[in-house]
Amino acid sequence: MSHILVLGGDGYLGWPTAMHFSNRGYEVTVVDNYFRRNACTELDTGMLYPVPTLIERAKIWYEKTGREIKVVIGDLASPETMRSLFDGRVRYQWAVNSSFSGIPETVVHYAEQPSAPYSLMDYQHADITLVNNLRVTNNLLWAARDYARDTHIIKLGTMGEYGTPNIDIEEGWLDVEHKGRKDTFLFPRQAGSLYHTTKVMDTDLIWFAVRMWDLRVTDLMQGPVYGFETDESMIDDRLKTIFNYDEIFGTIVNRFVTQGVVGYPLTVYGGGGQTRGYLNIKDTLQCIQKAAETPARQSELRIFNQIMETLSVNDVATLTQRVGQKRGHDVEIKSIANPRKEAEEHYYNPTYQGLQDIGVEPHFLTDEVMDRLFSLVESYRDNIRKDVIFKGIKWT
Ligand code: USQ
Repeated sequence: MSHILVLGGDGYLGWPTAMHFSNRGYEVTVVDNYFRRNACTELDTGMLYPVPTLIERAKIWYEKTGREIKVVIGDLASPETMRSLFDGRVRYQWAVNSSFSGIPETVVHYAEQPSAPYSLMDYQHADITLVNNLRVTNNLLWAARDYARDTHIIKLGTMGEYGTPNIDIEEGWLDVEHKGRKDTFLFPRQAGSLYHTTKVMDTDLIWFAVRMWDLRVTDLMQGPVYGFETDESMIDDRLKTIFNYDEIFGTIVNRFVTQGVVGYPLTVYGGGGQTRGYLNIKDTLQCIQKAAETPARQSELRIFNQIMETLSVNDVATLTQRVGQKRGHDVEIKSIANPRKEAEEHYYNPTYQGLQDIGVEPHFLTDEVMDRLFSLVESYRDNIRKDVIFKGIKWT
């Protein structure tokens, strides 16, 4: 049975990923230090519904499915914690069978501070983001170098690494012809936040490690994700992933639906022409699975753009309004001064064929999908706190 290690297994994507692979017969280990939960408590972000601890969720999963997800609570920024996952000294905080599962065939690396606004709140939060994200990646690369050169690392990057250049965005690489000579380089990266910049730095670290130590890595340039329902979360309500709608950890679609449900005018930042590539959380799981099933070759850094469609902020707002109104909500769209520094009108034409070529079937943000999101969020309406929706963290 193939063993998969999910770093950051308590997060918005980590927990659904763990269940997804467990359900398909993989042996799964999750590792997390509860960074996200603690940050939500520290910053008082509010949550749509409470989420059981990682250990409680693993137990519920086992009760409901008979499948084991081993849990390690630990900080991957510590090299010893990271290395223990490969050299057998690991201590599981919860497992049915606590013997070492062996060196993983696949590692999914989500263990990073994921919020752009968080990284720009102040020096302290910028520093946490830089130190955590780069150190975890570096620790993983060194552990792989020393113990697991054959292990396939699937790293979550972001479309935001590329920024919004005035040329088509390729999948990771760019062929350049210069003074009559040709070579292929990483596509130019110019991130718009410190969080996104850590992902650029991760890519550089990874590319170095691939060239130097012949590691095999897939780097996924993912756009903003929406939704929270997956096949596995439907098994038991308590298995649902964390859902944020606040300014710091909530992504735009999840935020707008929540705003629509409580009659808070949709917070379009500035002109609303900001265009990004989006995907449903169910498609994130498909992408990771297909990437795991068709691993990168030894010495290969394979890069995919992990999005299914592109939409502007105004597109998302209009769709939210249309569907929300049909459901009887009073949905107003309100442009507010942009707290971020970003292009509000720009060219955006990314390529994103690679994942579909390895078998991913895209889903889109249709009226039906939006309608379902509304119905899910409506059932937690009483938990929604208006005071956390917009605090106006300035980026400059
Ligand atoms: N936006 C609004 N109003 C809001 C919230 C966001 O107009 O209330 C705009 C933002 O200004 C931005 C766009 O919507 O232009 C997307 O913002 P977001 O908060 O949904 O996403 P972002 O900060 O870019 O970060 C999220 C995830 C991050 C991931 C990234 C993918 O938090 O982990 O890497 O999406 S990407 O955007 O492609 O870089």
